[in-house]
Amino acid sequence: KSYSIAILGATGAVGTRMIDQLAKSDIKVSKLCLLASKRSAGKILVFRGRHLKVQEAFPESFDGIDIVLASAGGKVSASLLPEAVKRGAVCIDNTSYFRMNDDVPLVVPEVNAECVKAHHGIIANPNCSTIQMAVALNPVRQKYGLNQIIVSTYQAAGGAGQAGIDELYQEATAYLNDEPMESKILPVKGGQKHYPIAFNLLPQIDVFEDADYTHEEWKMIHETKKIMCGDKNSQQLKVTATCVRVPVPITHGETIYFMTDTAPTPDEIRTTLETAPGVIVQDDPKRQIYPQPVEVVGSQQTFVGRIRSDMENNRAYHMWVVADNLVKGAAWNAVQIAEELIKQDEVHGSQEFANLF
Ligand code: A2P
Ligand code: 11C
Repeated sequence: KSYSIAILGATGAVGTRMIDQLAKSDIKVSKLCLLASKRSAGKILVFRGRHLKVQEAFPESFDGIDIVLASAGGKVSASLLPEAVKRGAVCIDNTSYFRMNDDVPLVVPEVNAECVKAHHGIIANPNCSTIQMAVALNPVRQKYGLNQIIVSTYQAAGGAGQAGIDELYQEATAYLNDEPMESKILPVKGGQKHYPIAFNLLPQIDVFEDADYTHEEWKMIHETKKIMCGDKNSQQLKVTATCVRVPVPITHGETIYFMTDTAPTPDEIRTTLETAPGVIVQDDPKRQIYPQPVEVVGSQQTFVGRIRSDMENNRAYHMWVVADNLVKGAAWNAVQIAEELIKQDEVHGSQEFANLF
């Protein structure tokens, strides 16, 4: 069977990768509709050798569409996805807008693929930093139990979209030419203050919220609980996070400190992860082997290294986790969800949708 698919935000950092990842997938596509704002209408993009024209997105754009992949910002998803579901489509939304809604599954296929069945027209793609942590830790949780996660992130400028990547390059060029750096986007687009990311570190991703945690940190806490425990406020698993923006264009790194119920050796954890779906272990300290962003860019997998015990707690460990935030952290995870919908025969809209959202 082949499917009629729309990509909303097709010209963006994630949208262009959605086109690539869809092209690489096994999904048969009868029609691909590339949607963006008026600014990009008429632009030509290539999918599986076909040259397709980008169109401005309207509610009617979704007539006859089976699956929508969306990454055009929360406001656009909020206004257009209900229109798509009304017209019979199922939407995979990369924005955070619907993620915490109890009627919206939040899916990392390696972890909770079965949750797609519960959809009412919208499935949410988690935050990039959450996805790679869930892929790396779920096999540990399944085998040894997991009761606490303390994560620090090293997040690429590309998490803020193409504008974040552009800002990093412009500032780096200015700095090297002894010119003033002009910061307009980071740490938060539209925020009160902007600071340089080139040759700098910013311990702020998104706005500050309750208890002086940033929105990104809260997302990692609640999304991880929803994906791994089925409840965004679960007390079974304690999670806390510090999120830092680093001057890397694409690919997030994370140092994760985690506590298990049993006491496996680091070698046992390594062996478990070597056969885990979507994980590649690169961990050989003697040969200086560990994952690095420059080598991971473009990959669909999540890379894990530096697995070691806490010397003072035999049920606690450290690991270093790296994944392409725009590929596994966004576009590929969304396409994987589409593959699951097809495999589980769940490509349909929802009658209840209008009352739920
Ligand atoms: P456009 O190219 O027309 O601006 P990024 O995450 O890299 O910032 O990309 C955002 C994506 O969302 C782009 O494809 C952008 O299209 C799209 N977009 C922004 N605003 C709208 C809108 N109002 N309707 C549809 N697409 C939008
Ligand atoms: C960042 N993680 O690195 C963010 C980008 O909720 O999908 C992704 C935001 C989201 O800035």
